[in-house]
Amino acid sequence: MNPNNSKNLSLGRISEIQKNSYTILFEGEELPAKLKGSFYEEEEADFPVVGDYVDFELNPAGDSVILAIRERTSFLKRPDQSKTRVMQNMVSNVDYTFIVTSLNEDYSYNRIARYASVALQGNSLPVVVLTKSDLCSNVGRYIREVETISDKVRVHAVSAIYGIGLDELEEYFKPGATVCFLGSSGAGKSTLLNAITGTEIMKTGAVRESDSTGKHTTTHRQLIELENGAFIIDTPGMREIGMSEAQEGIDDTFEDIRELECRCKFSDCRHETEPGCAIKAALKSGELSEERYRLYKNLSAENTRNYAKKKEISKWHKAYVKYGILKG
Ligand SMILES: Nc1nc2c(ncn2[C@@H]2O[C@H](COP(=O)(O)OP(=O)(O)OP(=O)(O)O)[C@@H](O)[C@H]2O)c(=O)[nH]1
Ligand SMILES: [Mg+2]
Repeated sequence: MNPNNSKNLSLGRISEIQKNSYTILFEGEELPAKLKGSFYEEEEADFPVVGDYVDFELNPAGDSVILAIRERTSFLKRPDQSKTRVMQNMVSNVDYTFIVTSLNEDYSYNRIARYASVALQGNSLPVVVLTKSDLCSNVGRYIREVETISDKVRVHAVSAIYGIGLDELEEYFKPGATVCFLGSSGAGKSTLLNAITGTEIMKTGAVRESDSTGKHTTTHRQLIELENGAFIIDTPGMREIGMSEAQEGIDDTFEDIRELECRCKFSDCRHETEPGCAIKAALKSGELSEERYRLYKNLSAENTRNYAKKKEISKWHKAYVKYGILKG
C-alpha cells in the first residue's frame, strides 16, 4: 500500500447512492466514490446508506474509496412489502423524521402511525408535517387527530406554496441536525425542501387530479446541506407503505412484534406479569423500543374499536331490517 494514502484519509457523508456508485459530501463538494473491495467479501456486509458518515480515501482525480462506516446514531428501516418481510435499510443519522402528508385524499391516520413507528424504532423523532393547508378548511381537526397517535409525535400544518407555518419548522434545522422527509408521492416533500432552502434544488411534479397521488418525481434519496450546516434528506414517495387496509398495514409494520408474541410461553399472554413473556424480554433488552410497542398497542386497540363499532352497527342494521324498520 502506498504510505502516502494515509494522508488522504477523510471523513465525509453519503449524500446519494445509485446502484454501486456512491456520492460523498465533503467540505461542500460532492465526490464520486466506490466501496473498498472487502465490503463485498463479508458474509453479512453492512453497506452504506444515505446519511452515513464514512471514512474514505480521497482521490481528487477519480472515485474516492469508502473504507468504513461510522457508528450510526439512528437508522430508519422499514419492513419489505414483499413476502420475505426482511427489513430494508433506508437512511441513517436522522434526528427528525418529517412524515409529510398532504391535507387531501393522501391523509391517512394509520399510515402516519406506521411511519411514526418506523421513526421511533430507528431512534429518530417523528414530526408530522401536514402540507397543502391552503387546500383544507378544517386543519385543526387533523392536527388534533394526529396528536392522539403518541406523545412522542409532533405535528405542524404548513403550506409550502404560500409560506404558511414554515417558521414553526425552523427549530428543527439547527446546524449539524439532520431532517429526513418521508411520505407518499405527491405529498409535497420536494416542494417543502425548496421552500425551506429558498432555491429550486429539487424537481417537483404535479399530482393526478382523480386521487391526488403523485407521479414519483423524486427517484432516489438525496442528502442536502443547508447554508447553516443543517442537513435535509429528500426521499422518493413510497407506494408500498401507503396501503389502504389499516389492519393489514399495522400487521405489516409490526410483523416483528407479532412474531415475538408467538414466542411467549403462554399463547394468551397479555405481556403483563406472565412468565416467559417474549415481549417483556425484548423490551428489557432494547430489541423492541417502549414507544414502538405502545404505538402498536394503541393502534391495535383503535382498530379493534373500529371493528367492534362496525360489527355493532351491522348487528343493529340487521335487526332493523328484520323488524321492517329499514329496507335491506
Ligand atoms: N396547493 C398546494 N400544492 C402544493 C403544496 N406543496 C406542494 N404542492 C404541489 O403538490 C405537487 C407535488 O409536490 P412534490 O413536492 O413534487 O411532491 P413529492 O412529495 O416530492 O413527490 P415525489 O417526489 O413524487 O415523492 C406539486 O404540484 C406541488 O406544486 C402546497 O403547500 N399547497
Ligand atoms: Mg419529490
